Amino acid sequence: MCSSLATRVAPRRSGASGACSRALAAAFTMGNKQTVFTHEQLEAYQDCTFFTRKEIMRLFYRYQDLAPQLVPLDYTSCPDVKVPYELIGSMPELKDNPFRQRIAQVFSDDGDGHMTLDNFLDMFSVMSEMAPRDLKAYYAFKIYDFNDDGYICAWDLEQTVTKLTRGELSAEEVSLVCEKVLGEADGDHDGRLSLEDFQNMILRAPDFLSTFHIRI
Ligand SMILES: [Ca+2]
Ligand SMILES: [Ca+2]
Repeated sequence: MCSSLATRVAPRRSGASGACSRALAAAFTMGNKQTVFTHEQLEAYQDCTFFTRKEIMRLFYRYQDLAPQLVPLDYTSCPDVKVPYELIGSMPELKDNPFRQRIAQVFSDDGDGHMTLDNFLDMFSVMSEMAPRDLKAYYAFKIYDFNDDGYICAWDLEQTVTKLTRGELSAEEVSLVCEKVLGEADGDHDGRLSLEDFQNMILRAPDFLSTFHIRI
């Protein structure tokens, strides 16, 4: 009753005819579509992100669409491809985000904002509504740590507050806000925020995570 194709695709399903026709239908659907990922690759992406298979495919096509001449439709042999920051940063989800360049830098392998597909999926995963607050806080900390020294110093904080308020505060007002934030959040009084200081601060000032939500 099962065709040899269906048996090959689903070798464990040797029982009811319903299972066979489902396997056959799946085989035909697969046959009609370009194979982008192997089964293992898709499983791995599901394990490493907060996305379903369908969302991963949708994001892949978004990525591919940014640079169709650069990004192949077959990823089964893990091509070494990066999409330039200029294209990533112009996506509707990012183009109005004052931190878009920092975000892309933090999620890119070399810190230059140019992204592999893995980087791209990671970024969207962390920024998705499914990502827990602690994970977002971890990446927000890295993004606000402009000089990558593992701390948010007064200068980092000034850049952050200026961007968060989209330039609507005067320099004086920014300084005041930063002083207040440092005064409240700098638990060990070393004049800068460690990741731990920052995590405590997020509890009181959740606005610091507000630019890290993207609906895909
Ligand atoms: Ca820093
Ligand atoms: Ca501190």
